[in-house]
Amino acid sequence: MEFHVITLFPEMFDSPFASGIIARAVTTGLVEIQTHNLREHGLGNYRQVDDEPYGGGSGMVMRPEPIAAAIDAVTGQHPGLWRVLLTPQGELFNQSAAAGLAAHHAGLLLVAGRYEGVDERVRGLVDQEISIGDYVLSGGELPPMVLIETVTRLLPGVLGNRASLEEESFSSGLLEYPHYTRPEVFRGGAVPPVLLSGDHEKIRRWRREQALERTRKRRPDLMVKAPRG
Ligand code: 4FV
Repeated sequence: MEFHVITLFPEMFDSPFASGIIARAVTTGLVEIQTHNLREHGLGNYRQVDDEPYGGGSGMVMRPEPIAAAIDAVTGQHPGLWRVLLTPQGELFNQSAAAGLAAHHAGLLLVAGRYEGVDERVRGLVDQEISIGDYVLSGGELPPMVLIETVTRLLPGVLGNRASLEEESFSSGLLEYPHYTRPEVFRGGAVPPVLLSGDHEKIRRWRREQALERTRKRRPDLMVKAPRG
């Protein structure tokens, strides 16, 4: 899968993907991550990409022309990319949204914002707007990184055993059950005996019950959506 990112800080994408699952996915060719510097599409001698907001107010707004030129340049080279603007006004990102993005085999074009945000007319140049959460970052580079990490894990061949994908939080619509490993007793805290029983059906039932109880307590909002049984 191809990930293309339009950003004013392409160097920020070097280190996050230099190790771990994503690095291996890149090395094995399952994933390709390309950054495109928006500054190259800036206006005039100073390659301007932002300007003052009409109607006044603090901060600067990203101009539509450089972003439009960058999107045209990338989609011209890589037709069929699904174009996503990362913005606090977008639909809230979650595991099922990630699964939806993973289905766009032609690849994703991710637009990273900066300053106070982008000119409203940029919204018409993309297919989807996504927010990674109800908080405001100073820079828009982390959101595309979150998307790339989350989507890459869902791609065939990236994770050793895909079984863990089925079990993990949110893929079943619930929070994950508690995990334990050695030692059996730690500072007086003992591993639940059921996990030492070897009775896999009993262990499966216990984990299901724990996931339900934990979700009820911590994220009742998820219970509404969670599949029964
Ligand atoms: C953001 C979010 C986010 C807003 C102004 C970057 C910042 C600056 N993007 N989900 N939350 N972006 O806070 O996606 O342009």
